[in-house]
Amino acid sequence: MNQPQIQEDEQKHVDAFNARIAAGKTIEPKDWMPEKYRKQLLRMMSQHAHSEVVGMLPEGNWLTRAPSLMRKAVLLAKVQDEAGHGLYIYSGAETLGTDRAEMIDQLLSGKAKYASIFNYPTLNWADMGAVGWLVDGAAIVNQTALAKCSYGPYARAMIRICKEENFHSKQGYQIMAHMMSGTKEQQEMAQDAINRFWWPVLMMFGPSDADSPNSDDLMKWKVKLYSNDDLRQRFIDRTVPQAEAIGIKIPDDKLKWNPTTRHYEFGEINFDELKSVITGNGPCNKLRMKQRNDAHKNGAWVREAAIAYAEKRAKE
Ligand code: FAQ
Repeated sequence: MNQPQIQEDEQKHVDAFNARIAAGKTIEPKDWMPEKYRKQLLRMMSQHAHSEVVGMLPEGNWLTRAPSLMRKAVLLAKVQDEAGHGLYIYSGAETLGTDRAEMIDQLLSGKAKYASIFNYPTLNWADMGAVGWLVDGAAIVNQTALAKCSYGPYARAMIRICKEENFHSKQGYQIMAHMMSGTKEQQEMAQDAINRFWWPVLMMFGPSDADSPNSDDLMKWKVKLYSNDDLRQRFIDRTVPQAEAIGIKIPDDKLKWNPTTRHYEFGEINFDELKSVITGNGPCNKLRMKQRNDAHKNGAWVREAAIAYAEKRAKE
């Protein structure tokens, strides 16, 4: 094929891809897609899957110390759900042509990112309420939008994940509401958890729109339907009344309802802290990477056994 013919064919692919996006149709694994679209999705989906997996660690920390059998069973189920979310998203990401083992290597070597929030410690039981209510609550706001994104496998994975995250958020809120109706000491513990988690949770939505290098492409391709700042605002607007309902104070002196815009105004986010955490300098980055690497090493025999079993079944 000569060069002009190749260019003409390529342009036809680009036009068909853009037309699908403009019409709100999904892109499926076997459809033609621009290389940059594939790469951006792989980056985002693999980071997301890593976040679900690393995200099990701060809550896993409390499985052996939950205050009752009921609380332990609920937390265990939640942590297992997060493992499932990781698996769906890794499977979705594999449809873009990269093997799961390679993505996991990138996580374990420190090359790939995962959500900043999981680099903060969980110091007391109320933190389980804060993580469920706020972290899963933030995840829902972000993921409800992703459930309508342009890449079919990612959007479909999000539908089930969002349903489960809703339960997670409610169980976290219930822990907080319960503690806020308890003793003064329990109320202080709940407030302390929110004081520590509020700002890092707002950072989960990413840098401000002006400093978000990936947003232009992702929004043009309808992977992101809303910007980082829009989703952050949506999260604040829905969370502040929930806090008020149980007597929790949001640790932001500038927080104020604006009846004209019908949104809350809020104080300045320390994006230098976000930068520092995502470049490896958060309070628990080193611990999280060690825990994941140890778990991977200790699980080698399980992977070997699964491969041996699959080979035996194939021979039979
Ligand atoms: N943490 O240009 P942008 C959960 C990076 S799931 C770490 O704005 P983008 C469930 C970003 O990657 C939570 N890195 O990037 C659960 C980029 O770096 P790169 C995970 C961050 O992609 C609950 C650079 O900064 N959810 O919580 C963060 O357009 C409880 C520039 O940023 C998802 O992953 C951050 N917070 O927007 C599990 C959702 N923010 O890659 C267990 C899918 C930014 O160029 C327990 N992802 N960066 O080197 C997204 O929606 C987007 O990727 C954003 C970032 C919004 C996170």
